Amino acid sequence: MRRNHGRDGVGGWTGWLPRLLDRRGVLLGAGGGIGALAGARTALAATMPGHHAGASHDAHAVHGGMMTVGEVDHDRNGFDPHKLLNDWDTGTLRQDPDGRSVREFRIVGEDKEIEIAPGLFFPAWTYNGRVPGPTLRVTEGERVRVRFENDGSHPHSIHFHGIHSARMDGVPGAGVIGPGEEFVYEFDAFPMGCHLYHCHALPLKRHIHKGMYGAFIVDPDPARHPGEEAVANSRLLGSPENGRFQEFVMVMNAFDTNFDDENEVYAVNSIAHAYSKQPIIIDRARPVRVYLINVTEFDPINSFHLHGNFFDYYDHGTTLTPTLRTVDTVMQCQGQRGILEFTYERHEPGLYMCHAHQSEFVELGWMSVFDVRETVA
Ligand SMILES: [Cu+2]
Repeated sequence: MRRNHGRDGVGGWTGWLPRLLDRRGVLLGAGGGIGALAGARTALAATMPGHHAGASHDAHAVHGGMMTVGEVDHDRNGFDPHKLLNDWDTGTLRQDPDGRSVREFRIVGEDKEIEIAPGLFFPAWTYNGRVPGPTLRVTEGERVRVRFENDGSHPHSIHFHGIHSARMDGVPGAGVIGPGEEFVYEFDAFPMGCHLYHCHALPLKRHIHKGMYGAFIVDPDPARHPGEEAVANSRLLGSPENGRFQEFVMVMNAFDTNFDDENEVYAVNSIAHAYSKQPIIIDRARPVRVYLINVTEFDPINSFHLHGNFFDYYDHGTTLTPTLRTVDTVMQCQGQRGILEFTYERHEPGLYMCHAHQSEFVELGWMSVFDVRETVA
């Protein structure tokens, strides 16, 4: 969304409203893919239709006519947004000749058309054929080695958010490679936290919005955090303490489907309304941890708002004590991220929304639902 760039010489609301309608026009014309957004179009001035519609378990009753019509073919895409939520890629642990253990990953860059809403296809540039790319998960202090093979049609790179040398930065002159080439990025995983990686080839905004980004999670090493071992353990994948948590990666992204430098579709993990059509199931007895990342191009910020509940927030995930306590909304600029922790332990079971608090983003796809259940099979 943009309000004041005034391409037509008209800034502010008077310029914004016609453009919003234009954008909906794009969606409505997309093979009927987001036909249901006609409902949103008439509800232009409304906030959230179906807001707090009681304890209904009928997702459609809750959301009214807000959702996309039809189904995305996840098999054809080669990735399922529900599996992406906790599909950790921990690589392969190897021993170097000098005895040092190294966590190795292989990532392939490739061009791929993906379906981001029913019948709406986007010519993406991907890591390993999916958007977002694989969720890389390592432990603080581990040596990380990522072999990147560029099978795409343009130069690409992997720029990691983390502590590393200039040679490993994945920027022009330091790891941007042409089609058919490969490059090995190597560094020690610091600091702990919820990070990301993305292509840093130029023009940057094009390479990012085309889909070249992913989550990079560095779990704390409890031995490095004396006095905070319990919290650190709860974040360490594979520990019994971590096993209590229901962990989800939520990458807030968007797509400019007609290449006018504005987004027509918003989502978490790429597929518009995926988690409202099929809510994310939560066992109410167990705590929830969300690794939230904003990679949305073209819009200054994105946000996350949780219904019926509040959460603690760890900005960048680089601390073991919350940087914000008891909030129900956070905003992130592009590249910003953090860890959310909350529980529905004392709630009655039901459908609890989470969504961007920019209502327009909601209507265009960034709406999700947690289905909090008494018992989860
Ligand atoms: Cu690129």
